[in-house]
Amino acid sequence: MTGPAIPDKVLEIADAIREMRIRGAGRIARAAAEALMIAAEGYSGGSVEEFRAYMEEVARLLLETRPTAVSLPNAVNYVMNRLRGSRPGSVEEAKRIVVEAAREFIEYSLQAVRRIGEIGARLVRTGDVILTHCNSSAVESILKTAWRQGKRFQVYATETRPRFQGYITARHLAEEGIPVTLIPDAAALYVVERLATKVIVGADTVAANGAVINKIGTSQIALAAKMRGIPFIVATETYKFSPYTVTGQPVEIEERSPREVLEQPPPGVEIRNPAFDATPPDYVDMIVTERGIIPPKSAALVLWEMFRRRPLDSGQGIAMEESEPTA
Ligand code: RI2
Repeated sequence: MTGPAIPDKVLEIADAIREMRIRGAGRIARAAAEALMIAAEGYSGGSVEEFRAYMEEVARLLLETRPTAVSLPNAVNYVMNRLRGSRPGSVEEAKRIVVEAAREFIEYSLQAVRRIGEIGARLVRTGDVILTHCNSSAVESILKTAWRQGKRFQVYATETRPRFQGYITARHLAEEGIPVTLIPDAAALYVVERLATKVIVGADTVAANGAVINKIGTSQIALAAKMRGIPFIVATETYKFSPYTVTGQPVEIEERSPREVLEQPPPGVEIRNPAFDATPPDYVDMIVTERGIIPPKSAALVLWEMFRRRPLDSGQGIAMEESEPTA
């Protein structure tokens, strides 16, 4: 690199996303926006063009951390497109543009999670037994809001091997006073067949056809819910809808290190660690977003409304000409 060095704090955030110390599609998006803000604030000297090149490099660094959750490129593009589409007269003005866009995104994102809580809580009834998988802030928001409204229900949380994010869910719900039972992932069908009245999970990406990409194991729970005939509900902010899938670009499923599964596999044993799977839209009853509840087949309409897309020859595939969020 020829320009100024990327600040340590930004490198730390990128590293934390890669290593999953910062995780959860929404948090990753907010952390990326924050990293862009920190990078802009820490920049000194150079011309506006040099600043642009430097910010593009920071954007690339963040985009390369994890491949699946589209909230990451959507957040990065939300901020960067503001810079790309503006003609600032000075570096200071260019920095301000980045900082304002990043703040806007973070604020929108936090509000969206709260709003999903309010909307999704209407689907929760006293007496419900709700199964969830992995750890989703959007799902937690629904459950905590419903609980605070006085609804009384219980939750089953899967452990979510290999990173055990289900423990985070269980701890957070227990702190709120919500009765929560942790189960091994393999017990999900048992719980759906005998106990659960609904399933609520988060999302990392929603494709244009309404398929939901979420933590590995989600699709088998959806299959179980379909077999049993109980609602399978997805809670997600709209910036997890993927504009790339409109043009048929497949969602890349992250394959993480086998060492997360087993530190020392027996000789001759191969280990694979796909982190996500895709649940077909036919298995999804509804998607709770901050803009309301939609059937999965309406995902394309949400994308159409959100992104006025235009293929840009930016070397990054399709970029958004203008991306929401608008509150
Ligand atoms: P929120 C997580 O991915 C889980 O798959 C979770 O369902 C999804 O992000 C959405 O989480 P990971 O980062 O944005 O743990 O709702 O691999 O918090």
